[in-house]
Order: sequence, then structure tokens, then C-alpha cells
Amino acid sequence: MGEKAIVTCAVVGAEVTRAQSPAVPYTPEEIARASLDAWRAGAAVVHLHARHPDGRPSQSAAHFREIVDRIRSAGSDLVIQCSTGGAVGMSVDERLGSLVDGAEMATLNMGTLNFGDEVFVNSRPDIVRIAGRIRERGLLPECEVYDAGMLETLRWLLDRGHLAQPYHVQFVLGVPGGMSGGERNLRFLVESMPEPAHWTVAGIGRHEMPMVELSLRLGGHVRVGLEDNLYASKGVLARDNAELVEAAVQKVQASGRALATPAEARRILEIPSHDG
Ligand code: KMH
Ligand code: ZN
Repeated sequence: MGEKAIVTCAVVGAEVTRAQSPAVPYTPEEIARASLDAWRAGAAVVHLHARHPDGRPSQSAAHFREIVDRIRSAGSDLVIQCSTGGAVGMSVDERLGSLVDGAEMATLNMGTLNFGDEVFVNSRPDIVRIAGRIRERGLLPECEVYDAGMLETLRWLLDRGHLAQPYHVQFVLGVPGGMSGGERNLRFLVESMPEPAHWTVAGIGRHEMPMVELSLRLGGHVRVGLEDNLYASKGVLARDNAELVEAAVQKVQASGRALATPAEARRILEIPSHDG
């Protein structure tokens, strides 16, 4: 039957806009509500970005604190993962604003890549600095891998002691500028990991649901959400994040694997319990 499958929901990201889909949440209240709806639909982990009320990306600690407080005060035990990627063009200092109390995981981007027409910069010194801050804060790092060469950076970080177990690996496939989805690519990436580690796949755009199915078949975990994909099916916008989580949960059930609760996700990923 295999390990229980963890569903992560990336509820907002930094790029998608309400002009593209009315379901994109902006305010802390909307982002917290979207996270709670995703949790009720079966997500164990939420990947958080924040926005200014007009939709511009924000890494402000105040915004993240409000989102986290709203999730917790609603009684949710969701695993909270904060983005240190933020948006293209932000400084590392700005990006680190997201690491507020209550966060349990944080993303650690493994390199620089073309991101559509822009460049998402993550120099090796940037990565080392962000890894250090994640460690100081006692958070579980999630290494975002967009391309095969980034696994060499992961190996380098491990060899130099900048990163150590436990950590989590996220393959983000389908960014224009990174590796695309597909079985050959994913198998190659998993086989090329420097050491065994838990991994998840986020498929961007049309790659989302095919990557969910493939990852479940190959023993990985899955990520869905409006950050990665706005559509429930070709040409049909998703009602909300929860609809994408529901679709992923159905695929977990069809795969024969059981769905991990947040508590089970913490055990699998070796995350300290948020309430002590
Ligand atoms: N918004 C992208 C440029 C992360 O969350 O760490 C980066 C991103 C990755 O979303
Ligand atoms: Zn993100």
C-alpha cells in the first residue's frame, strides 16, 4: 500500500492574480480561509505566501503572523509551511520576513532559474544564508528543485554541513525555464537525489494532476493549489483551492494509498509538534 500520502496545498503564491481567477485569495483573512478549506478537504500541509490587499506579493511578517494566527485560532492543526521564495525581484532580507512564530516548515530554493520572462535569483551564498535562518528558527527545510543541476547544489549543501537530515525535497516541474513534468524527468530526479529523503511533486499548470498521479505511483507526496494551477479541467477555472485538494484526495484514494493527516505528516517528515 505504501507510505501514507501527504497533500500540500499552495493556496496563493506570488504570481497569480484575481484578474485571472476570482478564487485567488489576497487578504490574510482570505488566505487563512482558503487554507482552512483546503485542510477540511484533506490537505495536511499549507504552503503560504502573503499579499498586500491590492494583490501585490508581500513577505511582511505582519501579514504572515495574521494568516498563521487565523489558521490556529480556528483550531486547525495544518502543518504550516512559509515561503522564503517570495516573489521574483525581492531581496533575501525581504524574503525572510515570512519566518514567523508558528511556522513549522520553510522553503529553501536550490538555485537560480528563468521564471517565465523573469529570473528567480538564488545564488549559493543566498541559499546558505536562508538555510542558516531556517535552521536557527528550528524549521524543517523544504528544498525546492526546479532542475536536475539543483540536486548538485543540494549535495553541496549537505557535504558542507549547511543542510542535514531531516529535510524535505519538492520537485517543482513545469515552470517555464525549469524541467517540465513527465515520467522520465521525475524518475531521473528521484534517482539523482544525493541520499534518500521524502519528496513531493508540484506540477505547474497543466502538469498539476498528471504529476499527482505519477508521484503517487512512484512513492512521493503531492502538491496542488492555485499558486501552481488555476484550472479544474481544460478551460474551466477551479472553484477554489479546496476543489483542487478534493481532486488530489480522490487520486490518493484511487492509488490505494491512505491520506496522511497533519499529525501523520509531522511524523513522516519529522517535524516537531507545533504545540510542544
Ligand atoms: N514565487 C516564486 C518566484 C517558494 O515559495 O519558495 C518562488 C516560489 C518558491 O514560490
Ligand atoms: Zn511558493
